[in-house]
Amino acid sequence: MKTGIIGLPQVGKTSLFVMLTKQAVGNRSGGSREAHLGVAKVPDDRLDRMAALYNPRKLVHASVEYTDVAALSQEALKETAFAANLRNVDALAHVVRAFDDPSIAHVGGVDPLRDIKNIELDLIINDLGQIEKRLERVEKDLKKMKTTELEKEQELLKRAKEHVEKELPLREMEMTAEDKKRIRGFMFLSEKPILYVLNINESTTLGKDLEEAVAKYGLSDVAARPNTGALAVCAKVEAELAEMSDEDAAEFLGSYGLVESGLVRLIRKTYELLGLISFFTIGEDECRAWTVERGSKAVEAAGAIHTDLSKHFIRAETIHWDQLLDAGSEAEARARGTLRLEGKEYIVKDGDVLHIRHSG
Ligand SMILES: Nc1nc2c(ncn2[C@@H]2O[C@H](COP(=O)(O)OP(=O)(O)OP(=O)(O)O)[C@@H](O)[C@H]2O)c(=O)[nH]1
Ligand SMILES: [Mg+2]
Repeated sequence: MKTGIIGLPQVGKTSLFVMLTKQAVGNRSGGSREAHLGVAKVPDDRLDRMAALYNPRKLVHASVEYTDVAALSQEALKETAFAANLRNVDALAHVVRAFDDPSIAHVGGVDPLRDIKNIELDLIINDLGQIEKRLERVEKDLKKMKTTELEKEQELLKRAKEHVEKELPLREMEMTAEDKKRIRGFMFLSEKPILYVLNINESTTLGKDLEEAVAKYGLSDVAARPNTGALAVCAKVEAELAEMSDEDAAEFLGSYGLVESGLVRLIRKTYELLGLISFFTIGEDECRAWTVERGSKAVEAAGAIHTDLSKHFIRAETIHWDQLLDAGSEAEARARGTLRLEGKEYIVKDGDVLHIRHSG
């Protein structure tokens, strides 16, 4: 899974990238638009607690890739490399300035809704251009040879055009599952699920401020739209956290009245937005978290581990993570009946521990 970090100039995009990936970045020299690429470990307390029980040789968290691009604008989007970096992501994280700092320039005063509308419009205008290009090509191809697929594509593109001409993003267009697949192939920017990340001021009441920020800046309605989410972070505090040991970080968070870091909340929101869940494979060799779409069947989860496992799937020994911790061992869980056998069609739940029995 890959997320693109976008936003206006100097809003904290790179600060957020550093907090997520804990990766040092140099300055982009001379207006270079080269993207920073990095991987964030998905923090998961459930996995950590099971690992403490099993003491595995290897502990593997799920991971999310992030790309930090230069500030977004109509001009930037005209550059092929810049646009390409954004087209191939699964979701967008739009960093929105909500901190006041007179020393850091911004287009006018702090106004998250205005900034959101402006960036949204940039995405929509870019998509309109792409849609028109595609439509022209499809029309040409249709003159050469009529196929049902091309006709369906044309119909979808026409509908998409009408939609964006109303200045609405494609992520809010109603589509059949089939059309959704089709439109994904075009990699339109306003079609991608989006998470608005309000970057707010540091304060002594940060816990409360973070919780209230979405409503305070009038983002509640925006956040409730299809394929959209919003949350607040304080990049400044997170940057400090990123450099601390886990213990120090917990104490530091506590001093602000916080339980979780922005990193944990942001990744969780991204999972929610994309409809993703985690399941685990647990053993003395390796304890590992895997990511699948909500609603996946056991056989599909097996396929996420290895295609052979889905091909030769027999049964999945299944237990929810907290039941396993509670029992203290698989043997005890089996005796209690909390460890059970599920078939191919079983719908995997967030936090399930699976052991795939296979014939391969
Ligand atoms: N006061 C304050 N300053 C911040 C905060 N977050 C980022 N900054 C500062 O804002 C400036 C820009 O931060 P970056 O993370 O580089 O922003 P950016 O969006 O990547 O900027 P560009 O890539 O140049 O568009 C830096 O000087 C940061 O220290 C914040 O929460 N509060
Ligand atoms: Mg930057």
